[in-house]
Amino acid sequence: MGDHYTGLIDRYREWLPIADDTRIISLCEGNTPLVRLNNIPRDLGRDVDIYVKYEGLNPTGSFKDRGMTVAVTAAVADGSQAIICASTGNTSAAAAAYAARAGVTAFVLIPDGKIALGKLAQAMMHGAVVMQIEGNFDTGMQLVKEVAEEAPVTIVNSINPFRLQGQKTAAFEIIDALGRAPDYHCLPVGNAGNISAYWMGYSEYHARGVVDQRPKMCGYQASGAAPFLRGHPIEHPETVATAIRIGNPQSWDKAVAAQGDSGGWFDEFSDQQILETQKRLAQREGIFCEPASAISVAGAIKDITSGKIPEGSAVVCTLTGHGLKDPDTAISQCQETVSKVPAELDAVKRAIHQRLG
Ligand code: AN7
Repeated sequence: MGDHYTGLIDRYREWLPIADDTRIISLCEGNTPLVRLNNIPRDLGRDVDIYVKYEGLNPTGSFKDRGMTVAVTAAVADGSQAIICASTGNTSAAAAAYAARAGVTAFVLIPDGKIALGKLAQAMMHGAVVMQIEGNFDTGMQLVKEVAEEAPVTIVNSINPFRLQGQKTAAFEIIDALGRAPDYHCLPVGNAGNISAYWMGYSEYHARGVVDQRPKMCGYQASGAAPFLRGHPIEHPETVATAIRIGNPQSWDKAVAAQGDSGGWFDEFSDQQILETQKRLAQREGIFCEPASAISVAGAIKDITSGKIPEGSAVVCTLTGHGLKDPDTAISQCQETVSKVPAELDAVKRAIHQRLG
């Protein structure tokens, strides 16, 4: 037997509520790289280990695949013929792909016009029934909860407990890779499922004695969509980071418990800070994540610089989604890197000399 990796349910089945004889719906998700940053810590002049958990390298390009393999496996085992979700984009892409894999129908409700192009392409390509609603994610989420009471569809948003079960495996992978828990875990917070899932994963390993400490959980939000900073839901969330354009997080209590019990914190960043960090990661480290994901590194940089995260710490930032999800936002930030050059040797040489001096 080779050691062919077959996905996170097979890898972590003893930690998951999936029976041994269940038909697994998997695309070999999980097992994503934990990349140690080189240049950014040096730029900061601080002795801190920053790792990024590059979840953009999952099969549909985001961490949602971890939850979706478990949620769809459980739904199909239960006899469900259709799944449904509201989504800012990544959940719909994952639901569409895993539904295709399982041979069931995916219905997805997305905010009209406020979804990154790559995510829409995925939902369409995998054959989901895509409903663009005149409303935001929170409106879509409310509709999904209501319709699921009257129609034969299984909700695969993170209010489905199998979703968080799958997503907690990212914490297992980080501990398995480092041989310890990090001191700080930084991540974006939208609907607040992922911060809750990581805390569950870290806590389960801790409870079984795999590690003797758990990280402080640090959740970051876009200033225009920051209910945890305001202390209440936001009616009209706005941010360039469309993935986390969410005003009424469904896992509110779990996220507050993760932050509070771990001794971590919430903070917020402007759209400009988010985009600057996305570009910094791409240009200083060669790592391309989507805007929402970059907020985790924006948070780590701010808190390391201020000393809130002390020297000697090990910090993990989750890069939740791939940069290719949102080509429009990327291109609009980097116009200066493209110039028109005549198709002549001299012109190309001139361009090289101009840059290199
Ligand atoms: C790239 O796809 O909610 O706090 O509908 O796509 O667990 O919601 C996406 C969320 C962070 C926030 N980064 O995670 C959806 C959706 C990316 C995301 C989040 C999302 P949660």
